[in-house]
Amino acid sequence: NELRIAVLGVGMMGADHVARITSKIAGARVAVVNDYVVDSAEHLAASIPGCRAVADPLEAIADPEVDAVLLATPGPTHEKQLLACLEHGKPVMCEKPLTTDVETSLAVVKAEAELGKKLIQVGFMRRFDAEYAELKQLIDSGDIGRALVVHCAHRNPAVPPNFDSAMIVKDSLVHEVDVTRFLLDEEITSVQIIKPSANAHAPAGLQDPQVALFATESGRHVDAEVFVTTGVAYEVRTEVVGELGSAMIGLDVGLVRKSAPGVWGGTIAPSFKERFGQAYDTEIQRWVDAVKVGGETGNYIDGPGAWDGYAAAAVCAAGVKSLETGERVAVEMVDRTSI
Ligand code: ISE
Repeated sequence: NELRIAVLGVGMMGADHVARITSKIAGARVAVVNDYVVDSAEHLAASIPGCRAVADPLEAIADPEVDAVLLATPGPTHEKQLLACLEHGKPVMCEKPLTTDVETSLAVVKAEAELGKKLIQVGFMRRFDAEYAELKQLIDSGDIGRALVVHCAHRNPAVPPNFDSAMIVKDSLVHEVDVTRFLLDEEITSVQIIKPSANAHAPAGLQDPQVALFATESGRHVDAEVFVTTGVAYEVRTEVVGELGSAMIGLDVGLVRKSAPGVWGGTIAPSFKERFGQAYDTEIQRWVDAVKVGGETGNYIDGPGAWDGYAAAAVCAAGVKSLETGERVAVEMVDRTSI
């Protein structure tokens, strides 16, 4: 019996997930699509057997013929849609961010905790990337000793025109926040955003690049360069330095060509869809598999949950404050045991 999924929001990310579930994911199908551009949802639904477009996202969530929900809607709509998923007991994969601010993220965490079931997974897909998974296994094995320092580079060739300096923190740096928590298994306690001389080719007023400095609970340090208007390609690199050695991923050393006259080179992924395509496939397949057995344990997720979405929101809120002041800002979070 195939899991009947409603995909809410069929813009670039949602449409990519519809194609993924339809063509690659075993045990699930897209039963409902929704978008505020109704025509695009209807057009997409017409191309998928057994799929229908539903104009109201809350109606789609409540639909008894929908077993699970994938939220790829704009961030400001997530809180209401997540609470509706909890109300109707629908497991939900929520594309980042969980919600657009700390208070509403905490409200969602508390609402899920009151239910006593893990229904919410957040789409921090890097945890499912083969290289990040291998790096995590290496750290956990102890073979490079205790990880002390992490260096990250996160470069985009370009971002949408409305992307502002705070979005670089909340929409881009947020991946390094989750990568830090995933690799080091601890919370980030402070953030400082350094503002280097801005890229002259970036839109006026955009503070790009930015260099973020994280300190973690046990005093480990992470530096993350985020540069989203490079004009080059999609480059994401992480190096972990431990007491006994170090490791680096994201070196883009797939096929390396050599040709006359003494020229060599390779390629770099053009966007996150290609660089993390396998990660998204693994993320969604494992989520579908978890949802199908969730009824036995009350745990319908296999990956980052609502707490991880809240923690990311809290770190990004401190990051945005530091972007404004240039100071090191403490991360304000409730104690997880208080939930
Ligand atoms: C986008 O939303 C993503 O999630 C990409 O992974 C990130 O590289 C990009 O900067 C974000 O805008």
